[in-house]
Amino acid sequence: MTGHGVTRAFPAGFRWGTATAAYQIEGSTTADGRGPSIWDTFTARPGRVLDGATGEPACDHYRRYEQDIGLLTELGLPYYRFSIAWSRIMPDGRTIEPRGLAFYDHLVDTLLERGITPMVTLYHWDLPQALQDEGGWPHRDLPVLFADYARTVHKVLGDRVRRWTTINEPFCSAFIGYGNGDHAPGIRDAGAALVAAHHLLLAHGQAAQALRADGGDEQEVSIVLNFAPVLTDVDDAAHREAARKFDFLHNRFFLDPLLGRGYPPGLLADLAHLGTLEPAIADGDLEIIAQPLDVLGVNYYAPVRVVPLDDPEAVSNCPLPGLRGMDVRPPRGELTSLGWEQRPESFTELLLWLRDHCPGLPLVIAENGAAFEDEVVDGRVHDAKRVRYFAGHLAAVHDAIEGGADVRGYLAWSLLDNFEWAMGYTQRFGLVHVDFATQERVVKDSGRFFAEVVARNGL
Ligand code: GBH
Repeated sequence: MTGHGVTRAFPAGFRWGTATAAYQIEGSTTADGRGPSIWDTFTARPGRVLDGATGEPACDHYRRYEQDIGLLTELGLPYYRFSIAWSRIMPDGRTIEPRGLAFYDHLVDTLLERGITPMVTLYHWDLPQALQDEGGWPHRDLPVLFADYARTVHKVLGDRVRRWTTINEPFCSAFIGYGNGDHAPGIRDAGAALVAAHHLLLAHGQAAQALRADGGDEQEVSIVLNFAPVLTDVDDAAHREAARKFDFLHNRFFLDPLLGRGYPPGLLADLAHLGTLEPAIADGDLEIIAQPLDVLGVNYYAPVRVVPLDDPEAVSNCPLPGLRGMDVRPPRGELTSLGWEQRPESFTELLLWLRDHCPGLPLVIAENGAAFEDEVVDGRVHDAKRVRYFAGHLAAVHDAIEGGADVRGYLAWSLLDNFEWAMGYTQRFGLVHVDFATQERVVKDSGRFFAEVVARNGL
């Protein structure tokens, strides 16, 4: 389809939409029997989240979901990726709460009535606190419990929802939640973080088996990974080794086992001094993790720059578990309000690398977007920087498609300004502005820009 003025057309049937996550938008954290999640506990601890912000009221989406779906209709966005709060479905991690299921049941029906295709993420970081009390993701029981939860949700929604993502960004849950402690549950234990990562991958595999067993071949099963393409200034052996260490820990730790290749041997060697990962890998685990993926969800925000240290044993300034002999360098150019570098070329390079690294695996961009400071002026938000970010990154995706990357869709992060985790409400990623005091929504210029791209199926 080449509409008027389109110079870069996307493939026919390209999936356009936006993404959100339950804890970031829903609010109503005690409604209808919902149990506490690790984010309720974490946000209640002084000093963990900026300004003492919590998941209340967020975007009050639990009560305003019809209005928010109305925004999708208004902007003409045909796909919508949202996550389900495990602690609404199972307040204690095990016992079913029908009122929680009913909310998502209505949400799905409302989307379908408007012709919007739901894409469900089962886990976007909000573990039921009761399961953290039993040890959380470093505990070996978690994958089985997660598969039970997946089966429960699928039983209710599986007749209408075809597109399933098991886990969003296991890197973040494991390494930020249990490694550097900046996210819930706020634990700083590198060894535990590695075991958590393995269990998250195992949970994905067991949930994928459960979804397929119950849903047959019609289910599309995916996982969403966050990728950090690695840059160095110099192309010599020491810099390449620094880049390899970061890439293995951040990217291939999660990708390679999913592809049936196990953990890269170099990664196991890099982490041997912590002594926790290999003992956690039981017979058969790697086969379970390697369930065939129908698509891979790719989240891209920014690249990372690294430099080798003279002492290969020196602890890194980047607090990823076990990382040694290299430092992360400051980002360059005009940064987003989170201080992230804007480099669309890295997005293209990543997608072309995936084309080669996992041939035959379709990709969906499950998140991409940027935080900037926005202002409502006369009922408008002129967020020119975000428009430029999206224009540049959509062009980057298009370049990758022309280069042979099998990208099937693009979901902007995010529909709404929302609770940005440890940064509270200070960082805005929305296509739609939210005034958290009044809950008023205002479509930003970037929202209109994205709607035009979607309408034309091109830039
Ligand atoms: C996504 O994660 C989340 O899925 C989404 O919920 C969130 O709102 C959105 O991004 C915006 O933040 O630890 O060295 O890799 C993004 C993953 C992880 C990217 C932390 C930046 C910081 C540097 N982010 N990472 S490092």
